[in-house]
Amino acid sequence: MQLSVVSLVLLGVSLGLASPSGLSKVRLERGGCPMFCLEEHNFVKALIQNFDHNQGLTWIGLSDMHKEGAWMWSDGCPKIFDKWSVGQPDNAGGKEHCGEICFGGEKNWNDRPCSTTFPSVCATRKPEC
Ligand SMILES: [Ca+2]
Repeated sequence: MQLSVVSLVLLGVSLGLASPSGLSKVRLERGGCPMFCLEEHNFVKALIQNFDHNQGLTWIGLSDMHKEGAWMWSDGCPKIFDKWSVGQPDNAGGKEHCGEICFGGEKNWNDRPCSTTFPSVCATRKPEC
């Protein structure tokens, strides 16, 4: 079975990112850390759907591998907003330390072992002008 890996890069999430409609921007920060919010969650889901109509499970750069339950983004910022699926995160088997999106019927978040291979969505900071 061939695994397809799609790498999506979101530019400028922390400094202003146009939504798919191009009508609004996400400009939420706390102490230099971007705050993932519902608008951004919905944007990421729409972005994934553009590349994968089945909206397959996708890593979102969220982990609690350093301290159970202390979820942090891959840039070291703490998780403020979350959109866990019902009953998640459940740390099933004590081995689920990475966060994915598009889980379950609502396509929200789930924790899963980090060793699983999925496409991923990454954010990068937009250089200041
Ligand atoms: Ca889980």
